Amino acid sequence: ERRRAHLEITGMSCATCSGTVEDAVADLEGVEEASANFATDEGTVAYDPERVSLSEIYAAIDDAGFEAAAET
Ligand code: 9UX
Repeated sequence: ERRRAHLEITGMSCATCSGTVEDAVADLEGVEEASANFATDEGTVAYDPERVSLSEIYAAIDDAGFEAAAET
């Protein structure tokens, strides 16, 4: 299964920030695709929910120094 989630990410100020977020999420086992946009504070992730959970994805973004929440 492949699920796609849209996230709201705060704290990104430049393209290096969004690259850091992308790399942190993409490094997780079960994540197939990750993108982040510092200009819009948005990100998307394609993942296999049997291998990684959304809360693990949030935690990885947190550990990288940014803050993620479900897009409202
Ligand atoms: Mo850009 Mo982000 O110079 O933590 S890397 S602001």
